[in-house]
Amino acid sequence: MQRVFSGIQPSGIPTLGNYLGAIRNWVPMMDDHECIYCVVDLHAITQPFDHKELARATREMAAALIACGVDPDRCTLFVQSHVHAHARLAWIFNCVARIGWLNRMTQFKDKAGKDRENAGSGLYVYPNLMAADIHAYHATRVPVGEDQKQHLELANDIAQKFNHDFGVEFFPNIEPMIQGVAARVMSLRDGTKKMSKSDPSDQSRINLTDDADAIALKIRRAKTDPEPLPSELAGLEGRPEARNLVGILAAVTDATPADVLRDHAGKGFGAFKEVLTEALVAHLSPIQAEMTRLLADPAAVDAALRKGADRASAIAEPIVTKAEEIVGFLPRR
Ligand code: AQP
Repeated sequence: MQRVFSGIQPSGIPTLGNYLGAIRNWVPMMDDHECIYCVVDLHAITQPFDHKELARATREMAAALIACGVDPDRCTLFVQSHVHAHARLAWIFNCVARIGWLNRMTQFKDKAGKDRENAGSGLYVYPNLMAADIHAYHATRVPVGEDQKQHLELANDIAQKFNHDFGVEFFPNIEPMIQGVAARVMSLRDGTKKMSKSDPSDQSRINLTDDADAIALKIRRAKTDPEPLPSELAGLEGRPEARNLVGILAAVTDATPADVLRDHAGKGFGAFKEVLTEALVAHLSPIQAEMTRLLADPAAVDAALRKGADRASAIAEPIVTKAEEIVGFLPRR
């Protein structure tokens, strides 16, 4: 069975983008892969964060994953900082990765913004930690949204350089799994920007915890254009907001964008947005109810995460210890 690794930052409430681009795809994968899913709190501190909220946000993210169908009994679900192998391997990768490679990472440029000199150095080496997350388990398949493709290419470059520099065949090649019609869900305020849980505007995203009224309001206010919906996909060319809303409806109704256009061609956005709101509320309300139920017993969530961390350590510890041996560190005896 192939081993899958994927992670999500507890940097806010998960968005519809996180759900459609990543989390939703994690669930069926448990049927035929050995799945390792991680709430990546070490990554979450690479951007401004509230230290009084991080632990709560981490537990909430774990509860959201379980509520979306990620079953801690059928996969390894844990918190990144609970397994020290990640940070140890990341340090080695900091020394393997080239500065020129990191300079090409578009996510750093997007997240650092204009004041790049003032960004944390952790944000700069974020892709090295992400490479370590995956390689610490010798995972070969990584389901992610399209925005993470560049980081996975870098993770392969790091593995190849490590293998080459030390004359070993130790870290395998990773295959990104970018799936579904909504591999990239865009902001509701700007169809050229991805939907993000840390976007300063709450109106730019649907949070998995948004109730029916909040969803209705956000969709009503979502940016669109004055043209009605076209009948063909080509008619969405140059209309990023329209394309995004069509993609979202397709994703939550298990249809294709072409199906959505066939059913709604000629409709104005007023009517289309009502259909979209109804579909989103129907899709998200069972997840919200389950999340509320889980968070009523935080100790049970923490216990599941502790079990997951034990399982994760049992896999990662020997791999990272071996990597340290390859690098030439004196083994602790
Ligand atoms: N808008 C999106 N569309 C599709 N997939 C997305 N993902 C994130 N946003 C979208 C996918 O969600 C997974 C977890 O992401 P993450 O939390 O580790 O980091 P991120 O990509 O930086 O997500 P956010 O929501 O934008 O977080 P912040 O605002 O904290 O930076 C990944 O697989 C990602 O592809």
